[in-house]
Amino acid sequence: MEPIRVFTFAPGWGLPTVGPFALKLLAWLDHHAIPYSQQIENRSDRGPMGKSPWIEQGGRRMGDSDAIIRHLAAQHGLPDPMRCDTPAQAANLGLRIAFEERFHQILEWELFVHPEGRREMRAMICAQTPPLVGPLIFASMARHFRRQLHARGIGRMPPARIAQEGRGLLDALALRLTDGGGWLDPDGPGLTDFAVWGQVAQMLCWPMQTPVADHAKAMPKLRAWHERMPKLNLDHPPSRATASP
Ligand SMILES: N[C@@H](CCC(=O)N[C@@H](CS)C(=O)NCC(=O)O)C(=O)O
Repeated sequence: MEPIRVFTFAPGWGLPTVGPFALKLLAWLDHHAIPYSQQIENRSDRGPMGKSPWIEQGGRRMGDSDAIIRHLAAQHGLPDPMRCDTPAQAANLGLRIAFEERFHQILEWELFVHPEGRREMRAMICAQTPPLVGPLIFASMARHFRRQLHARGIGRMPPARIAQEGRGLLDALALRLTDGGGWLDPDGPGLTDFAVWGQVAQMLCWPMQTPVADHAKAMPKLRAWHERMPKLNLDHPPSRATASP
């Protein structure tokens, strides 16, 4: 089988990447012991869909974490992880969409609009880019995300309402997590665990104080689930790569 190269944002906050959808993909690959090499590429516009992550395999490039996972599952003879034939699978589909669509916007808001998030992101981007260029890249990214969040509607909401919604989604998630272990997926950690975890892991790990992340850090059930999450395979240190044109 052709080797798989997974293009992700750089590691950060003790995580192998700061990209939520890439975290999901790496966790799923590791869980199924599918070998890959992680390539660091901070420019999502170099991917086939202009979004991070993406893969390259045998000259073929593919974007969108769900499409990649479905494709690789078929390639490795695994059942379709997105199948939706039971009420439990339907509930998990709803949970994934709530976190990958709505919660993801709240995450972006805390990173690029909240002053504490902006400060940290600016420092992180400046540390990864040549001097003088970093502040310009950060300003351009922050403008891009502000516009996107405004267009989606969430950027027009008062900060207190955004925080309330984010906390509410985490509280709803906690109702699905049991105290004594257990997973969102009925047969052990699976796509729903990895997808939702990808969206909340940064908030649990980042150092800055933002309203929704502070709430997440104060939730023992959420922290315990995060600690139980299979450790990502860090045997293959990520290499910095330039994506194919
Ligand atoms: N549905 C896509 C979403 C990927 C996505 O939104 N990635 C974000 C990073 S976490 C991105 O590339 N954002 C850049 C942008 O929106 O311009 C997937 O599952 O891979």
